[in-house]
Amino acid sequence: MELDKDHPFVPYVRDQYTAEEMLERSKSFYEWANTRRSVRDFSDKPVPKEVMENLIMTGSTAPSGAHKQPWTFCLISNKELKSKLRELAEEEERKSYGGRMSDEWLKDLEPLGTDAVKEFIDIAPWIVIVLKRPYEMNEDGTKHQNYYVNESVGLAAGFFLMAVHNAGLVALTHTPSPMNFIAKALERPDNERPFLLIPVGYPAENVQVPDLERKSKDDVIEYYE
Ligand code: IYR
Repeated sequence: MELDKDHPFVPYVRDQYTAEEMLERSKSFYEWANTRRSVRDFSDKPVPKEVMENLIMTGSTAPSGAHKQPWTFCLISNKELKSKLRELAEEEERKSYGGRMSDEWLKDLEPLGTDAVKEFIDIAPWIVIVLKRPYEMNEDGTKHQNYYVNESVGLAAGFFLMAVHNAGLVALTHTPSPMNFIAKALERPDNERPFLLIPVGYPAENVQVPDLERKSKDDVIEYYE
């Protein structure tokens, strides 16, 4: 690779594992990841702000188009704001469940037991709003486009969810739709668009989750050897 003095490279050294260690690590990590579940019932037990900052900064380690990191995470614990977001989310969701979603879609949601009531927005100690940034504003007022924005922000959200799981906490990837009300309520600038609303906290006592199965290896992998 051509070295360029304006864009220095630094050495990067990874820990390496034996084949056995790698097998063991990949297996135990998969088994641990497979214990993650989306949870809709939260406890109001507080979670320290510094923990949340670490989880978000883990999300922000995700790869992104041209390393632009085209995301903003709003970290909300303010009760009045949460309650306003709940009210606005439920308003949209009542429209969605009451006619905007197709019968087929509603049928697909039946196993999850979802409805337009979004109590978790009030109850979870933290609401994280992940926003995508399709462009940045230059100082002269012109726009600078970001790249692969949905892919990048999706990855950041995935990394964040794994960090939540690692901390022993739970989350829900909630998508009240349309989401413009969130940008308005949070007074976000024009170059930020809400992507996901993620409550984070401890699960409610005796929480239950739908009895779902994940796709098998044969369902998700096509081999070309
Ligand atoms: N956004 C609605 C509906 C919903 C849609 C899908 I796709 C889900 O996997 C779950 C819910 C809601 O959050 O209730």
